[in-house]
Amino acid sequence: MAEHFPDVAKIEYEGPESKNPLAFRYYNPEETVGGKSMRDHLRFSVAYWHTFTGEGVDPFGTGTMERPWHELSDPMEVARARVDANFEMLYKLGVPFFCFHDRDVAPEGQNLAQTNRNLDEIVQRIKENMQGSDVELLWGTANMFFHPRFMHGAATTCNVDVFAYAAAQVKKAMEVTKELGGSNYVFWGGREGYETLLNTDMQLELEHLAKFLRMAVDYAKEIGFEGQLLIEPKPKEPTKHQYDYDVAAVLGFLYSTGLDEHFKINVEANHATLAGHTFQHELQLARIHGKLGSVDANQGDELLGWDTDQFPTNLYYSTLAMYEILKNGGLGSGGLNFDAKVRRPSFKPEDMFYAHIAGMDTFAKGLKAAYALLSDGDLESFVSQRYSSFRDGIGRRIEDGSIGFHELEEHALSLEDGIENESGRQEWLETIVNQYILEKS
Ligand code: XUL
Ligand code: CO
Repeated sequence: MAEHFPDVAKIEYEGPESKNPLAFRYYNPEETVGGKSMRDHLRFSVAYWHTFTGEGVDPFGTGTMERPWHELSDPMEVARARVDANFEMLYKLGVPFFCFHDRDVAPEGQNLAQTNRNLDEIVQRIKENMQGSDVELLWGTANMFFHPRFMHGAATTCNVDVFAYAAAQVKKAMEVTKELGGSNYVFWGGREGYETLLNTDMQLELEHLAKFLRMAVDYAKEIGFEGQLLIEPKPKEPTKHQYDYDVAAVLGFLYSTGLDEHFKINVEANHATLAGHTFQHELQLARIHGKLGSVDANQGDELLGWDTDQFPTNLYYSTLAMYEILKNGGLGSGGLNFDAKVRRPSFKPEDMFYAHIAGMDTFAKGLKAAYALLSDGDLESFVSQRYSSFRDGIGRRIEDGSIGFHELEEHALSLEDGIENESGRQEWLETIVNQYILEKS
């Protein structure tokens, strides 16, 4: 098979002193951290849509990317070349997983039946490529936001034909995910939201979303798909308001519809910041509910209010993210999916490798800093001490649920002016985190 990236050899770990742009400085897949290899901790994944389908289009200009398949014109030929390029890249990066939307891998045909045939053909090619490799599918999903038919939404559309089309699309995408042994299936609410409440029956749309997801749960069961179902929150973009706004909104939706036992959450860094939260906040909220399923590892730009989907290079964020992931006991069947694209001027094929290397090194460093921070327990013991007044006396009784307002009032009256607080010591704690990133990773 012809090589798509002949100028890139297999990327090796060369250590922190290396000046080779096509080498890892910190990610060493075999190195163990707490008895587990970096490969198994981090479970990296390439996002097919950004890396193989993305062309660098933005609202002001056309694509800029230089890609080996551009010499081909037939859309199915292009699709085949992208599959092969995906596997070549995964091998060269040593990335064990990939993720895709149905429409990333195969073009739409004249009608749904033809579209499904296109998908089947490409899925066979993916399967063949997987057979001779260690690569696995982290998750599959359906793209129900690109085509104009989804202008009013998919599961939350006002048009029943579109609802049916979306159901057929998810049905097929689940079948394909199962066929490829996918570990998860993701629902990101592409256009599940609204532009204006003036034309929207929000109650009906949310009921439809719950019905749709219930049908998906039933269908997964029917075909024996045992992967984890995931919902990926995002507050806005493309619609003004997305129903799966953030982890809190998704949890509320899942608990109120009784769907909670079937779903976990795929937390994306840039979606967290768009919702006005830190990445760590969203990971932690999902974690404490036992719902942290997988991660879209990227970063936004603090000065821009949209989903820039940049490769993660911020060590502070990767450390705090890995801190949550380690506290979660790892990601289970989830992974760190680089839902990230190279910047429009980074148009050369090798930029895709530099970008993934940057993300992988950033998370490797974050893993080591977070592991040391967690095992030394500096933050844990501070936090535990901070709440120690709840461990005995009246505090213990609050925890036990054996006390009410009457006795608490009695306690408060007895205090007179005797309340003493301790410092929260934020700046000192930030110094500790910096120390771990700089010295212990
Ligand atoms: C969009 C986004 C999606 C999902 C999969 O912002 O993150 O690519 O990850 O549909
Ligand atoms: Co995403």
